[in-house]
Amino acid sequence: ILLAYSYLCQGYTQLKTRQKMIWNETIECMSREQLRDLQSQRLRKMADYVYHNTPFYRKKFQEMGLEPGDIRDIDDIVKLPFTNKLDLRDNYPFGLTAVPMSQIVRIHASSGTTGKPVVVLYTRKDLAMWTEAISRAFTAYGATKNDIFQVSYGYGLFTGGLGAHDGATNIGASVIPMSSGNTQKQITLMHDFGTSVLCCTPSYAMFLAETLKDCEWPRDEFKLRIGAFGAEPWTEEMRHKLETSLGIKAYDIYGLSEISGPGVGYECECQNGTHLNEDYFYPEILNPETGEPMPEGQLGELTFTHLTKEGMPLLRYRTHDLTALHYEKCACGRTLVRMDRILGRCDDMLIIRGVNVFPSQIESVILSLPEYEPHFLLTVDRKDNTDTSELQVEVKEEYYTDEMSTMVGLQKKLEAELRSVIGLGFKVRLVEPRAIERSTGKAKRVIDKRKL
Ligand code: DLL
Repeated sequence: ILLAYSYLCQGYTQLKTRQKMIWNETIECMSREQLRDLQSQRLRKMADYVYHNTPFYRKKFQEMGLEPGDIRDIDDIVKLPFTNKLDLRDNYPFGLTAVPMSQIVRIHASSGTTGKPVVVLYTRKDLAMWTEAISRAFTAYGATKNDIFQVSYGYGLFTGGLGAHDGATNIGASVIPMSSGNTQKQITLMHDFGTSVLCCTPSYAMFLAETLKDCEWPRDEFKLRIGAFGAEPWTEEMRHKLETSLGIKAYDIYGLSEISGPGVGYECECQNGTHLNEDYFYPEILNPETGEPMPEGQLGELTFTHLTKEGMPLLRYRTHDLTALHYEKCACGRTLVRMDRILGRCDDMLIIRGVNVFPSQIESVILSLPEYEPHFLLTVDRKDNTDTSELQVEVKEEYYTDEMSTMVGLQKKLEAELRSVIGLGFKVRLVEPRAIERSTGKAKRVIDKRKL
């Protein structure tokens, strides 16, 4: 009898611990059938909503001969039109809004190829939904109101800082709104304030880990125990390195501005895939070439449909992120689909130290200045787990000289312009005219040596 009682107690304790690590058990552990019903009901409503509130979608529906009533359940999603970054740019800045601007309470943006940013709009309800999504993530990592979060994602137009901030506040934790950079101060406050959860990109976490190793305080004076790392691709090897060097558990957090920001997906304690918040964002995996749905478990392009968004809903938004989905229930108890690590992107966007960079942005900066030829070669690498970039740029004949100080001046000028427009420090190496190999077909402008 005693043995049975002790087993019961053990089971009860395990259940309670598990429940503590699930923010919204009703949704996160809902049966797949119930979830499907919820998704179907929300998709029907969404088709009707966008048709009646966004001229962009009404036009698309009409062109396809589609009526909102044709969407009866979630399987009908394949009838809906795709959207992509270009649609957002073409409708810059507020053309895709489904509500009057008086209902928009937040505007975020991410950089893009044309120089015009991609704009994302949120109503109060959208912010609440996003905050709920991130609260689920942080709770899954085992964070509670007793934690102190250091949010070292950039605050501003980028969704990382404010997104993590709101999620941490919502679970009742204390938040240090650090933003990125200022590395020595990051370490000092981490020590003095007793930071227990660190939110930043994995590459910045690595930089912090190195700085921490050389700092004046021993590791046992730090309370750090959890890392919420994302915004750029990272590997299992990197996770291992971060976990051992920082002495923490490192969890993945996935998201993109267009869909809300961080918290579209998150890992649980099983670290066996990234759970997607499917009740808000319906995921599909498509063949990137044909747009046809791929069988479960196969690699393809991740595509999302907003099921509840009010401000700027997107239907079948092509993320260009390559991954696969798995639907069997997770050992943590969650039924939400699990996504593999993002393998990469099917377009040419690079992510360097967490910043999105398009080669055409570099070209546009180079061409805006008179001294350089439009010929460049970007080499991206990863040294000591931090991204490095060297940009070779040709100088025009009339500006090219053997005089060192003039050339250094030119180099600094271009570096400053790149930093101001793209928001990233490139190491520029100026080369003489015609030094960069010409191509007769597509020019190869990027050599990415990182092993991601
Ligand atoms: O990076 C949102 C975010 C902030 C996510 C903080 C996680 C943490 P964007 O700047 O719009 O938004 O970039 C989105 O970054 O399409 C992926 O290619 C990549 N990405 C984001 N999270 C991950 C991740 C934010 N965990 C783009 N793993 C996405 C791999 C990621 N890639």
